[in-house]
Amino acid sequence: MGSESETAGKGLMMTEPYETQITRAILGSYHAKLSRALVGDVLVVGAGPSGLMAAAALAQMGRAVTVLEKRLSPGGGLWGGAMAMNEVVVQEEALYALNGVAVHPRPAGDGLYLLDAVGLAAALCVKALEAGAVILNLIQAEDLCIHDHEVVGVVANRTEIAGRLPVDPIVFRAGVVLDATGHEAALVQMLRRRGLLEMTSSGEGPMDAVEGEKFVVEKVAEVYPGLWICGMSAAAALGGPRMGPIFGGMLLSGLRAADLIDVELDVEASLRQPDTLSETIPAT
Ligand code: 48H
Repeated sequence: MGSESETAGKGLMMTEPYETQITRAILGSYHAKLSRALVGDVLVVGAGPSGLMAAAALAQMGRAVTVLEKRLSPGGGLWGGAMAMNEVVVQEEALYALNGVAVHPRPAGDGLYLLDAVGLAAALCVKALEAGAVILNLIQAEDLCIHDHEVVGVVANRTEIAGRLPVDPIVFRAGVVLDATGHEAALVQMLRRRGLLEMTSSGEGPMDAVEGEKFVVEKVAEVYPGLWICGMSAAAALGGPRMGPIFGGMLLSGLRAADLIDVELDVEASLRQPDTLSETIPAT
């Protein structure tokens, strides 16, 4: 394949080496993506099933969504299935969450369905990307940006740098930040460590699959102005039971977070609207 692009060097028009063209294409595209991701409506931290589901739904609603994932592979706890047997279970009541997600649930009896864990992780990534979310992997949230007692963004660094090398981070800003970091509840812990959030729970409870699945859906909440929790992060932050390798609750938790956050963003936008009535009617 011949090189098309040319650059001026030492007064001559030179053909740019093929390898340089490849690198330049990536640089331009990645930095445009990073720039787009820097400020948005919703910043989802953690690309597990709950975070990806929330990101896909919010992006479909027209919100500008960025997902930060500290690992190389988005998908969180999905890849390993159960004890590294890469199959997961979703209950019938949650199947609607998979509409438009390229997976093929197989009945396993008693209202349970089986899915290939790798297939589900990959399909959720595709769903979020196709809806318009930006997913940035290998970026770790290491702190929160808080102005006037409200979370307005996340302080982040390259995973291999965060906490290891003396390199300053960058900040991603958003109207809402969603802690979808799973068992770690990483953003909630950042607030707790500073004494900014008081919670009586001492972490997630022992396994109860039925109650755990209900808990992560019901307890989606804004736990501090600007900071929401969903998925296993809600169980870890608020002391809910764990549930093992059943994933319907994670999908529904992400969907519920998306619905509630969408409403919240509408409310915030309406509060920012100028009062048109008082502007058009002259004061007497
Ligand atoms: C960027 C981060 C950071 C950080 C963590 O663990 P996840 O899959 O989370 P959920 O809640 O979507 O799903 C939970 C499910 O996978 C699970 O663990 C279940 C059902 N357990 C039941 C049981 O009994 O054990 O994904 C969280 C993601 C991961 O990919 C992390 O790498 C990522 O968040 N993450 N990303 N910055 N500081 N901390």
